[in-house]
Amino acid sequence: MNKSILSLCGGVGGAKLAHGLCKNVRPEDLLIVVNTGDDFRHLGLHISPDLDTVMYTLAEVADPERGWGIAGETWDFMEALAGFADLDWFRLGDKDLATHLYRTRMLGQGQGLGQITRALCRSFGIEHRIVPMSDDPLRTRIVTDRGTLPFQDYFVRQGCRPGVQAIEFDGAGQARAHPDFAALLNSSELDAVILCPSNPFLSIDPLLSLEDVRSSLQSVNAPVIAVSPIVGGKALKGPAAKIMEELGMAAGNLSIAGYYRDFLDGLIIDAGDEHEAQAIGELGIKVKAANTVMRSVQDRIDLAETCLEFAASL
Ligand code: FO1
Repeated sequence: MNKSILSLCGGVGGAKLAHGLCKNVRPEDLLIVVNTGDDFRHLGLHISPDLDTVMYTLAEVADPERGWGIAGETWDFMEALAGFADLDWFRLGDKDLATHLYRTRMLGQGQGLGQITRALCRSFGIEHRIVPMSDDPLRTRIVTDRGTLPFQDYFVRQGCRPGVQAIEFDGAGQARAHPDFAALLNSSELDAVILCPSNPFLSIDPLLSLEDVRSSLQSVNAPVIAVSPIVGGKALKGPAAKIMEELGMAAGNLSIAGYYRDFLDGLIIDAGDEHEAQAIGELGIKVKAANTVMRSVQDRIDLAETCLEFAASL
């Protein structure tokens, strides 16, 4: 299929669909834009967790159980570090460390995150294009009942336990969309925008908070579709459903549709949630029910194919 497809994604769930898209779409016809709101400086290193999750997944080296990091990883560095101080709450595997070290070094030499990502992808043999949502810093902060926390403090150190009251994107006013992202979003060649089944608040909102992205999605001629990250009222992974309830929304596909309704043309929901289709349709959003639980690589390929066909039908 020769199409210009723009895919927006966060970490684990998004990476799986991005992998399926790569199996269906030629490298020159797909741009995968990844959330960098989770990025942070840790142990002197610049960590870009979602970029790495997408990169490792596409390179087929991601750890299948955790979803993040590299399969068959060793943890000698972390174990040695834990002997000195309580610094092992964010686990960096020995192989994964090389990625962070290289990225940090290149940033220090003045290269942009996009340029470094391209070099890393080349080393991992990835032909498809992955870009960070921005070369500029934008950091997600979570306002909780235990205070305002940097993203990884909330997510990993505190295991998403604090109650979420609001989410902030530090730097959103200054950060510009990556040039390839902005160019494709405003191109007449664009055939479809696919929002992967990522957390709308933590993974997709940072992209939408970049200048002109939301308004471009509202005015774009190409269909904009999303795959809901909610199945049976629960998130397959991560705190999406918990956050929805904490923010006063019902944890369901209708809330996802309502959240994106200002730009969304179609929503793919899980086949088991088909009873929600009518209510979503009443928002003026087309619905497709399909298997959205990606247990195997074939599931990723099938869901990607469904996305492409659904978008083409709108
Ligand atoms: N997630 C965890 O739950 N615990 C960790 O120790 C952890 C380490 C880690 C290291 C590198 C990396 O690329 C990702 C890592 N993640 C870890 C995942 C990450 O925190 C989140 O999944 C994302 O930021 C949310 O998409």
